[in-house]
Amino acid sequence: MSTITCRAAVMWENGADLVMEDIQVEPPRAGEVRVKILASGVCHTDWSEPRNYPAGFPVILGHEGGGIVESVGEGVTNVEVGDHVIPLYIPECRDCVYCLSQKSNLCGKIRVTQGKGLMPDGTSRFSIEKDGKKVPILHFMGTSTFSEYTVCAAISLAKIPKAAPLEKVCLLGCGITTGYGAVMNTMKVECGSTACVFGLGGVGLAVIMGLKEAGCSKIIGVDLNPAKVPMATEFGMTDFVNPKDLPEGVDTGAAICALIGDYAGAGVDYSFECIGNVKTMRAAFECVHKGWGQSCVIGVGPPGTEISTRPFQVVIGKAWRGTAFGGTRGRTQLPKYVAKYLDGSLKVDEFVTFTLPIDEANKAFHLMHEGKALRSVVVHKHEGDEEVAAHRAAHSGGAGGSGTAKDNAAAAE
Ligand code: NAD
Ligand code: DAO
Ligand code: ZN
Repeated sequence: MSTITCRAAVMWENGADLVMEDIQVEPPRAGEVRVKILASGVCHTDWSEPRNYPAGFPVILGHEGGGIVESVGEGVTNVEVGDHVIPLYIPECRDCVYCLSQKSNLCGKIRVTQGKGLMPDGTSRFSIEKDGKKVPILHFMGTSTFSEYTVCAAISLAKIPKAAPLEKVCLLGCGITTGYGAVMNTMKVECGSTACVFGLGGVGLAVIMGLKEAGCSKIIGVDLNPAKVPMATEFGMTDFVNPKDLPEGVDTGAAICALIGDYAGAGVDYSFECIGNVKTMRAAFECVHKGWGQSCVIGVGPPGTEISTRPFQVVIGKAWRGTAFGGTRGRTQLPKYVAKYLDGSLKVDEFVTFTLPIDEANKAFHLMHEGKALRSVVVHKHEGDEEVAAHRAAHSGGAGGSGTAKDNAAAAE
């Protein structure tokens, strides 16, 4: 195994645009795997997290990737060369106190080094030649999928069926799995429940997909943007509340509770906050049913912010919960989610609004901020690579050539 030179989108300093560079990727060490990444979804966290990224710069972002194992380090047994994989920003070691508890997916095995942008042995596999010197580049979230090749801990890879198009199922590496998993794993929503979803972006739609599958009797969506309504309705939303359109004196919570019943304490059985705003977190919490309602925080609030409510809201039996990656144990559950996608029972293609070459990763961020993209997928070129060409030929004649992505983009205009 030798060092590979390949293309990657690099963030050189805090908040700067990404720059395409030729970088070096060292071979995997013990317990590590080098992965050829074909595509990566572009998520909010790729934008927000590197603002003041504590680990430093330069860094290679990206955490919603799909790829093929290129080489494995000593002692790796869970994947082999040629396997198709989704990198996991929450690993699954099956050995730490969290994994063994079966109560949480927050595997702690490599948390400290991952937070520092390093591999578990405390070093980086990425570097770049600048002025004749080798400059190390940091990893991000243990995944760094904005590089043609990345190195991950073996416990951070979910092996998935080869029949799935990597340019689509890469999205199961974060947003879709988070929303769907929040319903199925974290909240375990029962058939016949009522629910409310704040924020109808990619995560919110994935929540709605889960709520519909769970058999909810009412699924209320809340968003400031009416353009989100048609797709949310297609996914299973039954009622919509736009806070901007409410009559004077009626707040969002009151409007939601009124859709459930005209009695004291009426509210939804479950609510989900998929925005990342502490005000909507409070509204989502307070609109759940007295006595048993539960609210799940999914959105990541800005650093330094706090949530609040009157303590009596808790005294009367409302519960505040939260979820990371939808409570999903990646290595165990992602292969099953991909199988559900393949048998048509889990939507993924519908989330892809734009497919762009990796060189246009900055444009993908702009589309995200303009509210035009549920998800953009950026695709690595891998010029002359027959394995990649064969995979793309088997799926819609090439990355970005699928009718679904184009149709979704047209619908988003
Ligand atoms: P998105 O921007 O695509 O969607 C957010 C939606 O909220 C948009 O439709 C927007 O119009 C709406 N919105 C914004 N402000 C609003 C307000 N005040 N009231 C009502 N609607 C409002 O974002 P996304 O990709 O769906 O992600 C949602 C959140 O989930 C983000 O905070 C993201 O960081 C977080 N997230 C968390 C996890 C996790 O593991 N917990 C994983 C992935 C994403
Ligand atoms: O174990 O303490 C821990 C942290 C695990 C990582 C949780 C990440 C949750 C949210 C990330 C936002 C979307 C990618
Ligand atoms: Zn673990």
